[in-house]
This record gives sequence, structure tokens and C-alpha cells, in this order.
Amino acid sequence: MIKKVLVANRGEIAVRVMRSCREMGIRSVAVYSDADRNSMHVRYADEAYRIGPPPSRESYLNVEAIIGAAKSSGADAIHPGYGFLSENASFSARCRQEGIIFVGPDPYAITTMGDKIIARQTMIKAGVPVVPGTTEKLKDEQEALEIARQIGVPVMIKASAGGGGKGMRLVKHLDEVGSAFRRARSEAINAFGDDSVYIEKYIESPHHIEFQILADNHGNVIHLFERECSIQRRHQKVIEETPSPLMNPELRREMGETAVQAAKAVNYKGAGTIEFIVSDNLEYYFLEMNTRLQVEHPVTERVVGVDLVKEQISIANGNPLPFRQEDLRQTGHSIQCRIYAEDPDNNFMPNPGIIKHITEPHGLGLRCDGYVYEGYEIPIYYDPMITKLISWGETRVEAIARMKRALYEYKITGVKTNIKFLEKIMDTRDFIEGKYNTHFIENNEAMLHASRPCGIECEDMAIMAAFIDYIAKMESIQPPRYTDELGSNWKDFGRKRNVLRL
Ligand code: MV4
Repeated sequence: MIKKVLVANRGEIAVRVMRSCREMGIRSVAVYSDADRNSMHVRYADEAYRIGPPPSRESYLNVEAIIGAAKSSGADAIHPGYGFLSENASFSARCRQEGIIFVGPDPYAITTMGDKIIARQTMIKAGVPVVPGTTEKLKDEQEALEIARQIGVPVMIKASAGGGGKGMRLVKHLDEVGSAFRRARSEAINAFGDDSVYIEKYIESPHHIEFQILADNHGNVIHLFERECSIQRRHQKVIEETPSPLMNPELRREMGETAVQAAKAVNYKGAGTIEFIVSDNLEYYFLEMNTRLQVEHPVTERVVGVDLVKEQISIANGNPLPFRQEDLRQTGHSIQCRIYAEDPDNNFMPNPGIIKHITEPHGLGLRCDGYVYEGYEIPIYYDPMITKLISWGETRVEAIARMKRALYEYKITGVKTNIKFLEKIMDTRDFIEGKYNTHFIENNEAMLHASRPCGIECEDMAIMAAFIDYIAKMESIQPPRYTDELGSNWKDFGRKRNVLRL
């Protein structure tokens, strides 16, 4: 039985994982770099270990230091969160060698899905539809050209070791195949140390729809329905929601079953995601599998009513899944907005710094997964995402209204954020109608970068006016007189003008 979990991560996801540990009566161990000495995950954990200097290579990717911390603390298990070591097969193997439970899949599943050519071969064998294209590494330019001619342009040349948009090249004309092949291959060798590339037919204006799956050690594999993740910028997701506005019940059942087949094909254990691209005419293709908990997992948690981290730990403990496919339902609608410390007016440049003031939204139908606090300095070394806002409503309309309310309530100064940008997305017709694909942001460029008639400018004016008024009053103000011996006269504030003597 797992009694203590080391969380090999930082930021909101480290806190998120520790929250489930606390509910389960499991002690949590934080690891931190020198840049994270004052981070929330260190404060939240039951104990914390320094693992190195700020750069990820020397801290959150430092396997020796993390294993060392796990041994010193006596942790039974390591949860990797997302990013960092979460999809590193040798880390998963190393944990096992050291007698530590890795809360995630075994090295085989990670390796198979990590190599996109092997993943394609494995999916074809399992009867899962993949994008038409090659199933072997391209030998040379000549072969690339022949295949591009066969399947017809446009095509994409992709790095086998890539994923998430890294090492891809779009080819629109046959005469570009040679140079695209050479560039993709050199990018692949530089970025991943593996020059294998393959070709796929290019699916125009696709939707990115992924299915959450859970698999235990007893042969049970279920899916927890889909997430629509098409709203992204340069392969960085911005908004996710479930159910997908594109989906219908038959397609959902079919894609869900396909996702389960895909997971079974690699003997998957734990929580994972099968990523599909879906064309406008609802043809769907396996794209890749993410062998980890994802950033967008909360929308699924909210609509399906499952704590995915709790299930991950339970599976790692060897327990069977506590529910069957037919027990699961989607209830209502959930949307997640990622709040980044970045400047939308300056090409979304990360904008780290000290949080001067922060007021986060709360209230009915809202979850706010974050880690920053007033006075906290967002380090320059890591991802600039600071908070995830997750709204829920009976209907999509209600979920949008709540998200708008939450974005309105969110006040943060000291760093620039994409909050106004997200508010503008909420007001975009294509979003409101649920008619969008992966080109949403570029298709709505003008709308999303226009300043709103009474956006930031008016609000800032009002804040400044209120502040000047406040300062002016501070100069002449007397402390309030308490009229009731037994307590304060708070009930009278705003009712009787003569209570507070200015
Ligand atoms: C594609 C594609 C169109 N056709 N493959 C981007 C991320 C990586 N997972 C794969 N990606 C794509 N692969 C074929 N054959 C379009 C994309 C793509 C995309 C996919 C999902 C979400 C956003 C995207 C944005 C641009 C391109």
C-alpha cells in the first residue's frame, strides 16, 4: 500500500497531485529547484527536498537527485505529473529497479507510443484508424517524393520521435518535398537525436479530440469520454472543453471503443489519452497517445465525476477500477481556460515577475487550480502557465457564462496575463456557436487582438479614480467609532451614514 508519494514536478500540477494524496491519507513529498524554494508545492507538501539549481536539466529532470530524494524520504511511489519525466521510459524503468512505484505506465507502453512510427504500426495491427501515410521510416528524398505523389499533396513530414507539434513540416507542392524532408530530418536529429521521419496525408482544418482512458492491472480498460482541444496557439492549448461540440452519441461510442482498443494494444496501465484528429466530415484518425495525466484532465473530472489522480494511485496500488464503462456518464458541460503569465500584445512572450496583487475567482460551478500567491515571483525557468480555471454548467451556455464571470473576477497585477484574450475568445461568435477547429485563433485574429470598447482601458480608469479617492480620504480619515460594546458595528456600515465619521 502506498503511504508516501514523491511528486516529481512543480507548480499547479504538483499541488493538484498532493491534494488527492491528502484526501487519500497519503503523505506527500515535494522536490524543488533553487528557483522554487518559495513555491506553493513546497509549502503544501509534508516534506520537501532540494534537487538542484533552477534549470530543469539539473533539477526536475535530474533522475539521480529525484531518486535520492525518494530514498531519503522513504516514498513508496513517484508521481511525475505532466512534462518533465512523465513520459520518460528510462525513468519509469529506473523507479521499478529501485523498488519505487512509478505512478504511470510501464517503459514498454511509453516507448511504443513515444516512437510515432512504431505507434502507427501498433495501431494498424490493433485495427485503429491512422492517418494515411507511411509505416516505415523514410529512406531518402526519392522515397519521400514517391510516397507524397502516391498519397497526394498536401502532406506532412513528421519526426518519429516528435509529437505535440515538434518536428513537423507541411508540404503543399511536390517540388517542396525534398527540402521539407531534409529540414524535418535535421530538425529531428537536433531535437531528439533520432532522424527518423515519416509522411502522412495532411488533414485540412482538423479538430483535435482526445479520449481519456483508465486501465488497471486486471485487464479492465475504460474511457472517460472526450475532450475538445482544438483551441490552441502554436501547439500550446489554450481552451479545452467536454463534451466536444462536434461530437454525437454514435461517434462518441465508436471513438471511445477505438481509444480502449488503442490502449489495450500496448497493454496500457494507468491514466492515458488517445489523441485523434477529426476532419470536418467526422472521419477520425489516431494521432498519438499521451502516456501521462494531462493539463486538461479537470474538465473530464468535473463532467464524469472521477478524481483521475486518485484513480492513478489506486491503480498503482494494484486495485481494480471501481467502475465499469456502463457506470460512466457525462453530466453537464465543463470548460478550462489556461491562464498564462504572458503578453498577448507582444506575441505572447512569457512575462514572469512578482505577483503584486491577486484575487482569484470562486463560487458555484468553478474550480481554480493554481499555485501562485501575492508576493510570489514566477520563475523564468519554467512554463508560464499560472492557473487553470475550470467552469461547469448544466449546459454549454451556462459553462460559458460562468467562465466569463470567473475571468471578470480574476484580478492580478505585477505580471501580464492572457485573461483579456480569453475573455475575447468567450465573446467570439465561432466559439459561442461551438463551430471551431484547430485554426480558430488564426481565423479570429482581428477580433482577438482588437481592444474592446470598454475593456481594459475603462476598467483601469475606474480603478485609478477609486484609488485617488481612497488616498484622498486616507489623509483625513479617522478610525471608525465602535458603538456596540459587544462587537463591531459592521452591520451598520452602509446602512447608517453617520456611523463612519469621515
Ligand atoms: C496533423 C495535422 C494535419 N494532418 N497531421 C499538431 C500536433 C501534433 N500532435 C500533430 N499535429 C497535427 N498533425 C496530419 N496528418 C494537423 C496537426 C495540427 C494540429 C493538431 C492538433 C491540434 C492542433 C493542431 C494545430 C496545427 C496542426
